[in-house]
Amino acid sequence: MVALSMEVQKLKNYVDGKWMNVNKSKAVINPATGMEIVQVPLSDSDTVNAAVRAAGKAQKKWALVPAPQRAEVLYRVGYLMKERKERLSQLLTMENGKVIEEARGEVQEGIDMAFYMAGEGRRLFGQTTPTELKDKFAMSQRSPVGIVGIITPWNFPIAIATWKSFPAIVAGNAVIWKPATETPIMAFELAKIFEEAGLPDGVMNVIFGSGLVVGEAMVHHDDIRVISFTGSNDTGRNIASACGKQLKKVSLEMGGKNAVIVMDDADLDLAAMGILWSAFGTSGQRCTACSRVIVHEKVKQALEERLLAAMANLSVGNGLDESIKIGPIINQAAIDKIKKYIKIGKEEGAKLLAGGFELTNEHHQKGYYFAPTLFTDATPNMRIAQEEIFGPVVSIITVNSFEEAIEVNNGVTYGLSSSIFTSDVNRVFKAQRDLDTGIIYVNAGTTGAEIHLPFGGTKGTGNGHRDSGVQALDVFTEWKAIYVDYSGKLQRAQIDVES
Ligand code: UN1
Repeated sequence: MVALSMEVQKLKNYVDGKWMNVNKSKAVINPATGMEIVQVPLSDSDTVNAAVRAAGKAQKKWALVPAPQRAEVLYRVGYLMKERKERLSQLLTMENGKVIEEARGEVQEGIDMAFYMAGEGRRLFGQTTPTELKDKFAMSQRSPVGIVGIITPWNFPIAIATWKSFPAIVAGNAVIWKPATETPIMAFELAKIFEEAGLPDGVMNVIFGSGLVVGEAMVHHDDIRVISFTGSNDTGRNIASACGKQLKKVSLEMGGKNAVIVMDDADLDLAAMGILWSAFGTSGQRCTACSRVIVHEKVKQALEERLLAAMANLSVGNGLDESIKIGPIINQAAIDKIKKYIKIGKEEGAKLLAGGFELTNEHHQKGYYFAPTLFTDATPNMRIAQEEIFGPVVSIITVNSFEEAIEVNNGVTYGLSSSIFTSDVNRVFKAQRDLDTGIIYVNAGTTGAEIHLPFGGTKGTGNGHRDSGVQALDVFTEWKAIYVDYSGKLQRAQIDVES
């Protein structure tokens, strides 16, 4: 296990290639034990201003470094992450609570993103296009936007940061990054890796602090031309309206109410496993977590039996213990929110089949734990079937047809991920056309996106942009259209065209 020094370490900001102390700080708690693990700085807006000045200077030079050389730094970042995978994973489990196997998976997602985006350094494809006129050449190419701000959540503290920062860096931008204060260790470790990998000073700046101070300052700074945010719906909407007024580009990813559809021709054992993994993995604290099961009435009972049997084997506890399947919830406020929805679900008339309570016995020490919870007989418009709970709570809704299943799936304000279990190939193709989410799985649960595909959703999940995949470059670049006239004479577009 990674040894954290006995004395609680105070993390530092990383600005312009220097490690900077801040006067104010607060405790970061390991959600599995309730114990303080580090102190996270609470920075002010002056730090943001200083970082933006440094980033501005650094970006001008960075943009002139040929992209394959920019990519070299990302390759080194990837190899350093790989070397430190176990250390990073254990620290991730300590600060976030996710079980060690999932922590290793998340770090791997970051490593994959490093190598994938490093490869983009030799692509960053533009286009050539015919022109209307003779002896003229037209092309479009990506250019960096300048300084970009990224604001990342606690539930995937390293993977989501890589989805945003690596494409920004390879495209020639400088980054100001505000990680969540609940999980600052991954950001601190990644900043050290950037430094060791030889990223020039000022290209990546990590500022710890609250959304209301550091986040606000970033969103309102004139020189930060893009904000890429993953987090809560309310915060995302506030950021969007502030950015809208400033004509600042903003990319938002704000959660989901993801469903697994189980049709009457599905492999029910497989479906139960898929539901279990996507609903209770990461204790349900994923944007992509399954929180609704839409089941055909003919197989409802058989599915419930399988789910209950499998749920009985889920061990809940400290995720550093390899035998534990479900880790803690991030903090007491999150537990309270989950408890509120259990009460709402009962009042709405859904039937509680399993769980529904906080786990507080001695074995669970002072951490924050909640029992995996299954409601059934939920109806599509209940609040537990509409609102994001962000915990290990799933509600079963019964339908009578494929068409009804699609309608129920689409009948929420979110649109991130959906899944269907069926053995009918026609239903597979209809489902991929008709499900209205940004991510669709067939015969697999709602989680498990890979980094080289676009990640994001429709409707209330976001605002049309995508993280990861080559599409992420659209957030961090501007398109330039370039016309080269080699005719040696004035050729007027639309006018001097031979008919
Ligand atoms: C998130 O919950 O915001 O697809 C990210 C998945 C992971 C990423 C989740 N690869 O579940």
